[in-house]
Amino acid sequence: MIKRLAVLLAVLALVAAACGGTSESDDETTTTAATTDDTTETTAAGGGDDGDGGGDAGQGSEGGTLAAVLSRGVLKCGVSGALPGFSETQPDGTATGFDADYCRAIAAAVLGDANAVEFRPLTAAERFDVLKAGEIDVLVRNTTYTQSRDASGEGGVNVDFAPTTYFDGQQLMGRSDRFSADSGPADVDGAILCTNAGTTTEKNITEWANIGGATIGLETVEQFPEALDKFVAGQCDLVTTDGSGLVANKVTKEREGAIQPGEWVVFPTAPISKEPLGPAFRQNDSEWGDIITWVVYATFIADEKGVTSANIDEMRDVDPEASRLFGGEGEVQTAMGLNADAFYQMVKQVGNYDEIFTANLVPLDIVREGTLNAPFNEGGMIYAPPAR
Ligand SMILES: N[C@@H](CCC(=O)N[C@@H](CS)C(=O)NCC(=O)O)C(=O)O
Repeated sequence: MIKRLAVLLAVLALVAAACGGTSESDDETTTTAATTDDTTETTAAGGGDDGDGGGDAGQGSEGGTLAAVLSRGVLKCGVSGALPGFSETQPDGTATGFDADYCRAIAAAVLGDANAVEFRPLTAAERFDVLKAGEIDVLVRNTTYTQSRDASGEGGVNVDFAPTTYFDGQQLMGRSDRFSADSGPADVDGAILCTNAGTTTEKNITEWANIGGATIGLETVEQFPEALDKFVAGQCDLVTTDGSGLVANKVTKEREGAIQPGEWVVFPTAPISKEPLGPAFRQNDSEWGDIITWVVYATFIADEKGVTSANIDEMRDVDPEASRLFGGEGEVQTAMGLNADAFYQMVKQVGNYDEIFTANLVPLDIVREGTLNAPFNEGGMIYAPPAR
């Protein structure tokens, strides 16, 4: 117990130093499972549970988010803003990327206008507090669905999740003159690793190193780009986060000419964790949760049927399920508080799952084929229940 406490203090000291911007304290520290993620997430528990759904609906209260969004006419969507391919803030404040397009899909379904989105860039550490305080309507920020984030009791983060939109897994990235695709804990022993705070990443790497018998120094910063800067500057030997984020950053740097192709390597080939990423919303708001859930499913079903933004006018009645989903006879959208044509607008204005994936991730060499993000009938996990 005393040893655990001592190690915890050492880790916290290192984290504090890292957040303060100094890298002088890069002395080796044996990591433990205790990280800032716990602290950040649990202190906020109950932050959004102060209302009864009346009054300023959706502003820090449980329930009523749909009414709040409809009366405001704009969806407030929390994103990263600093992650190529998923959400990158543009000079005009808008965001591009896979997650940003899911914000647009929700706005198109709920408000009939994919552009009616106010993007709110958030760090990993602050994202759940901001959601629970009612400052955003939904969080679409490469966020991993975990049991503790779902849990509503003591120690739980107390949010709810929509279906996974991207099945990811954590990896590490280093220079290829020192590491390879087959590198494992033994190769990482003694290395300094950098990542951003308030993430599953910190916990996974600690466990992986402990199990593999490696001693690592873990340095956490506020945003992942800072970790990458430190890696470039040689202040960390490795960076670690969701594999998609590593590949996206590596390919972006290669395209910019900042590094040579193959100069950095992502490993190990089999990720060290499961990172199912998807939208999160406030607990106890079933009406809103159902909408976010079915926005995701509708992008899957449109993909399954080959209904795209380009062909939806010809394909909307391709079969009875498509007819229902896009607003025809037997539709269920009005029973969810939406317009009958909500998902027609969504696909027409934003696209189906494959279009969103292809537009944002394929350019960064992230593909669906052979991965969990392939359709269920091609060996993947992208599957929706029936629309009826
Ligand atoms: N999926 C993990 C990690 C999320 C995360 O913060 N990922 C990094 C790297 S992919 C990121 O979003 N970086 C952009 C930023 O820091 O704004 C979680 O939910 O805790």
